[in-house]
Amino acid sequence: MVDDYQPAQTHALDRDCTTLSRHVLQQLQSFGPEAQDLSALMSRIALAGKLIARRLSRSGLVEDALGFTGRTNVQGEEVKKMDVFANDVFISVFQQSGLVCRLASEEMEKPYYIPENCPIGRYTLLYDPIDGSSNVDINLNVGSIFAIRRQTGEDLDQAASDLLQNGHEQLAAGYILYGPTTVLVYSLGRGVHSFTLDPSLGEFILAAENIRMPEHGPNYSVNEGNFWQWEESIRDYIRYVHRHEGYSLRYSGALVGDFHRILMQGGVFLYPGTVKKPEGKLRLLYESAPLAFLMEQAGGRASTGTERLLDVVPGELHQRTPLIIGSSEDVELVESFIQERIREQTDLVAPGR
Ligand code: P6P
Repeated sequence: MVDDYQPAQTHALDRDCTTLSRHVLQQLQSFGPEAQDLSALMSRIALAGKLIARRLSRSGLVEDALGFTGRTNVQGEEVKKMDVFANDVFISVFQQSGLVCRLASEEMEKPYYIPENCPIGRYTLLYDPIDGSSNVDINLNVGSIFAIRRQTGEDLDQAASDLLQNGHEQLAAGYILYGPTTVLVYSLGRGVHSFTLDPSLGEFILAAENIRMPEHGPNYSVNEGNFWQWEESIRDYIRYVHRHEGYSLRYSGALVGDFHRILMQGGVFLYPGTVKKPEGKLRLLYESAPLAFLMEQAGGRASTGTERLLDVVPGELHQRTPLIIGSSEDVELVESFIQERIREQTDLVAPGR
């Protein structure tokens, strides 16, 4: 028997023990009640990710995992079976948790309340349970996006109007990317950190801490099929990258995977509005704002094209927004084309002002 035992400080063992829940407490440098709540909350989100990853890994083998439900959601989009399953998973992992009182999702017109949690659980989870679900049936990557906000007030009329605040009110945000590996990326406002699911342990293990964006990157990620629907300013930007070397178009049709590439390699993702739909397609509260939170934490930039994305105050829960997000120099380049067109239009209207 050894007295004054000193464990071997092996990197591998320490890394495998840096689970998500431990990392949250390290991040907050606290073991107090709120830190414990957020640690437990992130663990529940991780559990949801594991349950969804398991279903996806068998989606070609089990019934009710592929294809459509025959219903349309509040967005008027066809609901896939995985959308429903994933939406229910996030609800289930927070039942009897005492943590989350409300869940707001792309799949539900109004927030779902968990009454047994509400007296104590003052957090709201906003999420897109499976983003890019059309990729499920062709075995390409999909993702879940989430943000955590604090509930302010009693919300007795269940209007959840306290959720209609800008992105700076997010306590935490992140996503789970279901790809060759399952990766969870999150931030509590103290840097961006990624975890990889080790199926042999059933744990998300720390992979990278304090991820920082390059100021410029080679990728631009946009659906060029919309070229003739865009404002001229966006077409100007596309013409620019076509004419200059060093740019590569990478677009999967699933936001989380496209965002992750930009986060890891640099560049810019764009989903601008069109002339007919200037507000764009992506949702503010549970798609763009969480990703903008992460991007700024990683040293990047996120914009509507004319406004800092995190400053936008939604008028309703499912509000859409144009999104230009990525390396600061690349986002600024897109914004410069938009500003140039605004100047031209202003000069036309009021020459010489
Ligand atoms: P489009 C998926 O439907 C999604 O919401 C995002 O994941 C993705 O970035 C975007 O829409 C793709 O839209 O019009 O290019 O097919």
